[in-house]
Amino acid sequence: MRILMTGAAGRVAAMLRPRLSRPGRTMRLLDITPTSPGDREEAVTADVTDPAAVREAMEGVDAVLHFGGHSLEKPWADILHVNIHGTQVVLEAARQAGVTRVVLASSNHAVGFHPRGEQVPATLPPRPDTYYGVSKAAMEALGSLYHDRFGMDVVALRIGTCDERPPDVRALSTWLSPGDCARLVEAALAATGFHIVWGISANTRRWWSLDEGHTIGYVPRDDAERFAPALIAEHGEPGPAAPAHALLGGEFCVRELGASW
Ligand code: 15L
Repeated sequence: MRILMTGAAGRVAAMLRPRLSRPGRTMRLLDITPTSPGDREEAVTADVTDPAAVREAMEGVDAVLHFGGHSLEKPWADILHVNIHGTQVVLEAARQAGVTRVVLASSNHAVGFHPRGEQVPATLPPRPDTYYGVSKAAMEALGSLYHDRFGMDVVALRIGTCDERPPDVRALSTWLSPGDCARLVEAALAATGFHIVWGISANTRRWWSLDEGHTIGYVPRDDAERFAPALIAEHGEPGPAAPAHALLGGEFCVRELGASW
């Protein structure tokens, strides 16, 4: 089995690559930044917005993990080109190559302006907090389109905060551990149909439901709670009215729209 991973030089890909490595599986790493392939990996230096290059990279591929694109807010033109056009390029190249399975790295910022709630379902409609969030809502919509039109199996992961450790108090709710991220991707690679699922660990303080993840067989093992005493001692605990906790997207909702952060 060969999996094409876009955004392979990125932070999340670095956590995923060793965890997704298996005998009998080759990861084809695609990024605009050259990557050094390890065992059972091959590298392609290409731009996700270049249809011919992505189509070529799709040869002999069984599934796609689309993690490429900007991962934070940028000016509209950049978001439109790299994140929205780039996602269409990847899905269309997959379709043309007969690749029927695609996993999309969406984000909680597609729905960041929704107020915080308990166990919010992943069916929550888009309510983006940034142009970046708009691009993730568009990514989910494109995935839905390619599923309905062409029967492709597409899972969009509304990822929270994927990091080795939760970086702040908000992430006690939104953390996705690297191990759980790999477990989520494995479940998504085996799923059929179209799904949007939250990308979080089994955090005691989570705001988002794991039900849709369970539906595709995702069973998280980690919980950010073990980091809570140290994080709260260091940063204090934001009240429910603070932007970081009142709205799902946290600080993204109040930072300047269209600026490069
Ligand atoms: C995201 O979508 C970003 O890519 C990441 O850097 C984090 O900011 C994350 O959301 C988050 O909400 O913590």
